[in-house]
Amino acid sequence: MKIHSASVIVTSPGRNFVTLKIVTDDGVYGIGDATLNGRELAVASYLNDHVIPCLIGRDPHQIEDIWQYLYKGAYWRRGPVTMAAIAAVDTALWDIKAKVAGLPLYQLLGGRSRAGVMVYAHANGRDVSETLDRVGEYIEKGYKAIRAQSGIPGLDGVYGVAKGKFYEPATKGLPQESTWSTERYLDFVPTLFEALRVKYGMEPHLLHDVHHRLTPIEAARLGKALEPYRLFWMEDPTPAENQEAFRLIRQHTVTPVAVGEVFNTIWDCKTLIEEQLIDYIRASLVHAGGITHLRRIADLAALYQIRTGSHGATDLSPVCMGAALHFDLWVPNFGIQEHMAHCPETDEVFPHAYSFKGGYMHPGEVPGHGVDIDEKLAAKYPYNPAYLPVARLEDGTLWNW
Ligand code: EZ4
Ligand code: CO
Repeated sequence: MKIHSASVIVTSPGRNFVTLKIVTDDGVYGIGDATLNGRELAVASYLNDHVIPCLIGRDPHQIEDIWQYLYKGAYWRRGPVTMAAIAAVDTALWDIKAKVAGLPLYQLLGGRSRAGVMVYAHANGRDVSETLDRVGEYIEKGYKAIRAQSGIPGLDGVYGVAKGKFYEPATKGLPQESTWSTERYLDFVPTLFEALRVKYGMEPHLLHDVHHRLTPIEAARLGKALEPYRLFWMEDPTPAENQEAFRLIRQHTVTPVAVGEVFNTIWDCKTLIEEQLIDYIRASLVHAGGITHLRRIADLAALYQIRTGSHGATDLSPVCMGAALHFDLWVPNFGIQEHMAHCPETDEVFPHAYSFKGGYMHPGEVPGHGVDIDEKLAAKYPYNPAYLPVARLEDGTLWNW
């Protein structure tokens, strides 16, 4: 069996997605997500101009060798563009292998380790009372775990809070700018979680995303203040380029910490894992080199009782979601999976076998990863340039968004 051809499909059914399709000479094909929010065409070019020519004629079953070839062969290692491109190839090849075997992908990884994949939903509101209502709606729908984000008095445009009905940070035109105040944020967040626990009790798992905004000592203070509300996790408290910074947070608080949605290799989390500075690793299939690399990260994490909690926002396409659910069903040290529902247009372009029931998702039983792309429909939604926002402090200093 040989790789006959490969193509990159860029489509925007509600938001931008980049998808790689690999076709074999037997006519079997596999697809992989290559979406890098706000920098989509860089990955499309990396694949089209540099990766696809190297794939033609190769044996699609040699997933490991192709992964090593693309990683080591580029000479320039790591980085979000490179690793998203490698992830797309890897995901598409696993899809092909599972289709040829006639098995759902999780069976090739070692079979299922659990009945379903616990997912968490995103609840957000302009103020505490609206956020409380949204959390209540997800509890009604059967979710066991919910992330809560709220507007903050005195700040307009806070991370994670929708202006309209759906939260979608990437917008058309040049990057939007929002104002950030750590002082206002730190005073506010504990009041949100106090209200949530008063209203809904201790049972639902509650999560919160700090989105890289704090310094280590501020993160330590927040973690400590949130301890009575027993969060499932506090996410990305500080930018994690400096892994050692988490030593300080750890010394001060027992609030669990989740980090890694922007990571692209095992090297980004080596210290965090080896020193047990985090509790959940958020690296995702699409941004961390596909199944082949993410399972190395998960295995390293398992040595230290760190569990997975993969990123799953709407900018990770249904293709990533489908493959991630196979991974999650298998991975022994699974923690939780983020899931933000896609809009109906996106779901239509990417028909999928995965489903949600009672707080858990299941990847389905069809051979492969169970997600396809309707190329005719995809062609109706041309690329729509969009950027993620930036954040500035009240005096204008550029901050971490
Ligand atoms: O800001 O995926 O936990 N989820 C997140 C996301 C990220 C976006 C960036 O593209 O932090 O909402
Ligand atoms: Co996040």
